[in-house]
Amino acid sequence: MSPLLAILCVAFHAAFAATNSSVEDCPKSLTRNEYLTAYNGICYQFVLYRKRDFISAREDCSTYGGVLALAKTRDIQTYLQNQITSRGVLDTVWIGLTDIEKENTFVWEDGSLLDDAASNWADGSGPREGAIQHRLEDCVAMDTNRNGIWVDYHCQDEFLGLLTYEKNYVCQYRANVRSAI
Ligand SMILES: [Ca+2]
Repeated sequence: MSPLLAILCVAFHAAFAATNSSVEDCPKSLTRNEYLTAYNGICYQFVLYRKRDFISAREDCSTYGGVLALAKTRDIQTYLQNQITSRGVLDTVWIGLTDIEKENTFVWEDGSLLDDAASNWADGSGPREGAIQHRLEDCVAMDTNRNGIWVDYHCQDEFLGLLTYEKNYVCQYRANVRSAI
């Protein structure tokens, strides 16, 4: 087999495996219902039926080994936006992006740095001058009422719950990619 053909075969198999993911491949512990989808080898759990602050949402996703959604590409951002709005939610929804550790350094929940080229900030959100926003607006939600643009908010309820920052959220889990052979 020529090297080019070999590469094409690998690419075909990768594409096949990626698009062939189904909720059947999602972790067994996840409830199969209208809020669970699979897309390109990732299972998404759209938690649109309850609201939590970011820290509690993150803990909830980790219960079954997941993380808040890593909306790293335009393709995934569009997918999440469409899935959420098709379920009738036009609101801010937590994704897995914060600058909790270091102000203005936004990091995905898998530890990777935000690629600025793929960012989707609303005006007035995201990295900005001065450190005054640290610990005030460190957690990111996509606003499905504004085509999914990102807004940063307080991460946790404060003052014994008098100020609440509870939102719907999306968890993601790795699907068991089926053999492409
Ligand atoms: Ca911040």
